[in-house]
Amino acid sequence: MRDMQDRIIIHLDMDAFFAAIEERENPQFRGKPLVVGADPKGGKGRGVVSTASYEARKFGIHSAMPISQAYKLCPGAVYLPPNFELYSKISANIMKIIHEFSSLVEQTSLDEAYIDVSFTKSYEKAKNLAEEMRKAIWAQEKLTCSCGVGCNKMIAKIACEMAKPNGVRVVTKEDAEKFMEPLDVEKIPGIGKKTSAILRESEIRLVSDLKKLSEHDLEDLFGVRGKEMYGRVRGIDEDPVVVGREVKSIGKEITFEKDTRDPELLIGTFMQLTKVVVKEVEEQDLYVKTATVICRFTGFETHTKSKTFVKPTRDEAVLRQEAMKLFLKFVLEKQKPIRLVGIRVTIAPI
Ligand code: TTP
Ligand code: MG
Repeated sequence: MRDMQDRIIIHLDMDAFFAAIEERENPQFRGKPLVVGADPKGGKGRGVVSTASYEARKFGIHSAMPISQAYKLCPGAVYLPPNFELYSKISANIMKIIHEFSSLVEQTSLDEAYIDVSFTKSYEKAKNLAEEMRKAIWAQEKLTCSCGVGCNKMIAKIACEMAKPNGVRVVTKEDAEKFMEPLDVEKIPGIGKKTSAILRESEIRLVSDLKKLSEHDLEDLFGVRGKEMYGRVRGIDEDPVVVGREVKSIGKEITFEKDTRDPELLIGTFMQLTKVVVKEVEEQDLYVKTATVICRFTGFETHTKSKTFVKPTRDEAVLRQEAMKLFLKFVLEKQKPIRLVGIRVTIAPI
């Protein structure tokens, strides 16, 4: 199998992004274990960890862990609520710095981007460029990040993970295939928990195990995805860096302290969430294609309802009204107490 023409890609990802910003803003917390997320309320809090500083990670705390569990692991950590407005402002500053080095930038989340630097034509020059970017981000924002340099997005991303925190790792095209072999199959984009569980049943855990399957086997097992997998297992990933793919959706959700049917609390919270999301849409100069309302009831039963706008909109009144209609349908249809409410909007392509 042949890879696309030679490319060199950098994957840049900020280190402990939300936590690092909080440390920067509050120097008195520097060096202490710090957790950004829901209020732990002395161990009784609901909700999850957004992120933990590397100091807090030593206690086993990580993103998406229930905040109550984090509190058990380290009650002495500093716990802070997220300040999304600040983080998205800093994210925009960082993306601007990156754009000064290359215009071929694909932002994939608030704190990460792929940069196509094929124009450097050498891994050494690409590495220097990555170091320059890291220096510029440090100089202007006093935040550290890590970079992976590779022949495609998959290799660059995995290399970046290995370089963390505050490092750079280069994997050349020549080394890509060997680099993949000892890794867990879940490192391959497109292989999540479900697929890896299927593979584990056949004793396939590492990329080197998966390599024993033929292209035909993989296609039989996973269809078109299997064909792609065959390449990825061999260090090949053709996914291009797509400029301007940055924002696909914006969402917010809240888990209640206690499952509730209190109409004031439910509607008040939902309106508040909608307001935050609509504000972000406006600030980022976007248009909404679909609005989805999420409701989780007692017993973790989660449902969604969506509305697609024939003509994408950013009209606050329209968005609020449509979202509220969906939400009220939920409240009226099901009599069960509600544990979590959320709203997510997908952005119309420009
Ligand atoms: P990540 O880049 O995954 O994590 P990180 O920057 O905190 O740490 P590192 O990259 O050094 O491992 O996510 C970026 C930010 O996104 C993170 O600071 C907080 C937020 N986030 C959540 O809110 N919930 C999550 O489950 C994850 C993974 C991230
Ligand atoms: Mg990060």
